[in-house]
Amino acid sequence: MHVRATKKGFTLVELLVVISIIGVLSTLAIVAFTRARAAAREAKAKGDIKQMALAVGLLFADTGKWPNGCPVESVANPETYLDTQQAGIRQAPAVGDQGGGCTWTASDISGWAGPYAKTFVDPWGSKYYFDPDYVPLQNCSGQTAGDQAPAIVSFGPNKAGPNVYDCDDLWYVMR
Ligand SMILES: [Ca+2]
Ligand SMILES: [Ca+2]
Repeated sequence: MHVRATKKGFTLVELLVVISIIGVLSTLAIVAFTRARAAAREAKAKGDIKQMALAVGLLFADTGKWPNGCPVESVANPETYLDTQQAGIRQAPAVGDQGGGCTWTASDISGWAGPYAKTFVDPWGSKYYFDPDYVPLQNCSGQTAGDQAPAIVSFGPNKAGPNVYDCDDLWYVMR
């Protein structure tokens, strides 16, 4: 009668193989998770920026001004974070000279019917920014910079800004 030896437990080598497989799998899982999270944040920022573009559109339909008090036809500096009162998206702006030939007048403000947006901070913790003369793909090696235009900008994952524009920015050109 043959008695077959039953194997009990794992050998050391088997354990080491299992441990290293678990290590590789968890590294892959972390990489996949990190990528998924980065993609989700980017998608969120793009959605927010589109909402903000609609908000800016409503602002100039109601007041005839950009978020910095500039007339629609002659947008110029100043640049501004979109959550400030004088941006006019969150709160009605106060009457005042914004500089650069841009002024909020009582007549502009009488048409204000906001708030026009709810989300002012991007997924990386920076506030959305309005730059009247943004240059897309500036400081972006290997890519041709776009034309200067009014834009809503997220400083992107590296949070560098304002005016430290680079390749990881997200933006929406308003014209
Ligand atoms: Ca600028
Ligand atoms: Ca950036």
